[in-house]
Formats: sequence, structure tokens, C-alpha cells
Amino acid sequence: MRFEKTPGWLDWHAGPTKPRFRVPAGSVDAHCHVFGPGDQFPFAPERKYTPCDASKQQLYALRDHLGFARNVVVQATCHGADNRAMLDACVSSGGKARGVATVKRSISDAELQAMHDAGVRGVRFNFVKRLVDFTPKDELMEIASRIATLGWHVVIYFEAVDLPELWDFFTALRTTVVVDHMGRPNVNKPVDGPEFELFVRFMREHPNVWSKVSCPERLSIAGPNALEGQQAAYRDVVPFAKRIVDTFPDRVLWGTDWPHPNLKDHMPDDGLLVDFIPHIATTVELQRMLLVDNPMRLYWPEETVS
Ligand code: 0GY
Repeated sequence: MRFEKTPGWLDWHAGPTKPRFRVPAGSVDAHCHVFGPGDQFPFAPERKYTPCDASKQQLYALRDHLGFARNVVVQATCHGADNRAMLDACVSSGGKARGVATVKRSISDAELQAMHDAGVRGVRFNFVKRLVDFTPKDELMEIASRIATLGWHVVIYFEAVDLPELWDFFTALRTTVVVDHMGRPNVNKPVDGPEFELFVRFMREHPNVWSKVSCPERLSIAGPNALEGQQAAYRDVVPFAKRIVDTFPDRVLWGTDWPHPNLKDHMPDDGLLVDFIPHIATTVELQRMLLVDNPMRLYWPEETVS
């Protein structure tokens, strides 16, 4: 089936630079997606955008180019609860990819087990209103309790302004909970202001909560251009991500977010995104925890020596 991509949609960067920062051996890109290809894995009828194709082969070529060893492929909303593209990417990775699925209440135990066997280790609950229609909280809670028996975790995606309203639901979750992109802070607001303080409190008071310190390109207002000297691209995001890495070093993950859905102003150079890492994880030890130890503990615990 042929799909017309959403007007204004930017294609992913076809020739990313080689990062100057060399990620540690065994690093995991813990947030990325595959889109279609649409003629093989059609996009969901209920989707809010139609992306360009971004195949597993292209994802794995990027992994190798950037120096990563593994991927966590996260189900994107354009595929709804049809996880076939993500599952296909996991099973054809030779054990180098694990997945996060989107499921409905109607899913059977056998289907969940088959997903587990394919490499899925979490479900994603999306609360970003421009991306999804509302799902009742009792349905999500039922799913959360079923996947807990498989040892999976819950990935949540929401915007900072919605955290107060979602707080009771999030804090009732009993599994590990992984927040996408630091709960999308407004980086125009102070890093020690009430909005980001609430997010820090969310992590401090709930040791089961982790955060991806990802997506500076989505959060930044300053954009990708570094200033004269050593300042990072997306420099206005640095204080937010660095604070989370410094405060919760054993509960942070990093991902490219390739192929970067819904970006209409600029498409990041994935090499530049990797060069952002040493600005937020400033020691070799923090970099190893962020890129290797933490994602391995969550997604490949059987290979982790405690
Ligand atoms: C991301 C961010 C976005 C999209 C999705 O599943 C999705 O469609 O997550 C976004 O538009 O902010 O993490 O990929």
C-alpha cells in the first residue's frame, strides 16, 4: 500500500556525520523507531501522522555508523497497536534489539508471551494529545498489571504541563516506569523552577521511575547551532538533562529517537546528537552507566552481572 507522508514532514538525515564522541563498547540506543516500510507494514488507520519509511536495515546501518551495539525499538503511534514492524525488527536483529510495544486490553496471554519471545520488554502508554486518542486509565492499569508478570516495564510519554494531572496514575504503577524525553520540559522555564522540580520530585520520591535524557532536538529552542567555543548544540537542553543524569545516574537511558517523527523545522544530524552526550554525562563512569549498564540491566538483564 502506498502512503502519502504528512505535509511538511522532514525525512530523516541521510548522511549523518561520524560523531567525535566515541560511545563506550556495548552502547545501547534505547529509543528509536522503525516506520513501515508502508507497503510491508501498513500504518494504522487511527494514526495522527503519516511518516516516511524508515526500515530496520536503515536503523541498523545507523547503529553501526554511530558506534552503537544494540537498539531498543519503541512502537510509534503511526503503527497504533499493530506491532509487526517493531517485532520484525527485533527478531531480525540477531539478538541486538529489544522492543517496547503498544497493546490493547484484548491482547491474549499467548500473544504477550510471543512478544516476549521476540524480544519485547515493555509497553508504552502515550498521553501526548496530538499523537493519540484517550485510553481509559483502568484499561492501562489492567495492561500494566498483566505485563508485570512477564517482568516488563511501562514507558510513559507525556508533556510537562500534564504531569500534575497524571501524577496519581503514574505513581500507582508498580513496575519500573520509564519516562520518554524527561517528560518534555519547557526549556524556556528555569531548570530549578516549579515545573522541572516536580519532575525531579517524581523521580526522587519514586525509585521505580527512570528517564530517557533524549530528544534535545525536540525540546530545544536554541537549536542545533553551537556557539563560538565549546558550547553544545541544543545547549538550552543541557542543564535539564545533566541535572537528571547527575542526580539519578543509575536510572537514565539515552536514545537517538531516529527517524525523528513529527519534526518540521529541522532534522537533526544523528552524529551531532551523539556529540551531545558528553555535555550531559560528563565523566566516563556516567557515560558507561547511561549508555551500557542501565539499558543492559533493563533490557538484557540475563547478560548483566550484578
Ligand atoms: C518520539 C516522539 C514523538 C512521536 C512518537 O510514537 C510516536 O509517534 O513517540 C513526538 O511526536 O513527539 O519519541 O518518537
